[in-house]
Amino acid sequence: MNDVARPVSGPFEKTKGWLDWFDNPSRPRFKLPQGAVDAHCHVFGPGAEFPFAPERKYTPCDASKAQLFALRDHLGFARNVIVQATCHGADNSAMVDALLSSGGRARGVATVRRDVTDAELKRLHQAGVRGVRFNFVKRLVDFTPKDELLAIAERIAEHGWHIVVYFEAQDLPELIDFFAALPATLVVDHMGRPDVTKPVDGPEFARFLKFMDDYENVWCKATCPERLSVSGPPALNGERNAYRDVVPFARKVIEEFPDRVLWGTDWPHPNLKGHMPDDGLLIDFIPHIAPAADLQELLLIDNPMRLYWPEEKGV
Ligand code: 0GY
Repeated sequence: MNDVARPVSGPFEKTKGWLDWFDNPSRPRFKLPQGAVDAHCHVFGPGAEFPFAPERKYTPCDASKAQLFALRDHLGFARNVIVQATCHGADNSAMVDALLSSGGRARGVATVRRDVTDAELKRLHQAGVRGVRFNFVKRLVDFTPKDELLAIAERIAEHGWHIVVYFEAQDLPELIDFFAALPATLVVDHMGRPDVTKPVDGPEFARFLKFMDDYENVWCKATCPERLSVSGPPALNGERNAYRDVVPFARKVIEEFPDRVLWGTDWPHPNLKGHMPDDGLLIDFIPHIAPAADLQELLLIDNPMRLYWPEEKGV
């Protein structure tokens, strides 16, 4: 495990302690079904080519498209959905460059501002962007007024894009009315970040499940066990059943909404402290949350293909 914190200088002291991504991921024991999509991952920089945004709250390590595609092949994925991360602000150049280099095997989720031009939206669409991301996690972004987000939502709806939303579980109640007003499919990152020390059938997660139940246009990513887990990865004893405390949450959401869930690695795992996951081990988490082959097919192939490559036959 890489446990050396990246040296950080300048005004971005907050990033101190973020680990570099895992150098040498193990080969998963679980064989991904053919055509599986890693529906949540990022590229960072390289900073010398694609500078990070001045307003960023952390400075990541470089994580290039070549490294992402190598990981894709190592783990056995066929495709990626590359999500714009806050450290690149609304400059989507690194993500778009990765899409254009992917031979059609990557689609993207962008960040745009209200004043984005029609020509820019068209250019992003042609590159493979199919959604925008609204981030409400206070440690990651400055506040954006809701009327600005609504204006963006109205602009992108005409392209058939969806909206990825990232928020903390305790903030859902104040966001629900706003989410309900958005004229697009919504995809919630990381199951709305439940506190996994609370019961899976307790009021907090029930609120999230009810939200999904009430709004048929709401999907979610059953992702980031490494981010949500308190019990953490297994000790280095060869055991591969990691992040057990997250399993009941992910399993419940997948079983209740099998045709509205996605899964992704979240590579290169920005802002993690304490440990950096072995991405091979993350793949072995999948059969614990989606034990049946039909659930795995929906989670890893049918659902992401429907959202990101709907034009492909049989989707
Ligand atoms: C994630 C999670 C995080 C970071 C970002 O855009 C981002 O910077 O999403 C986080 O720090 O929780 O999904 O990558």
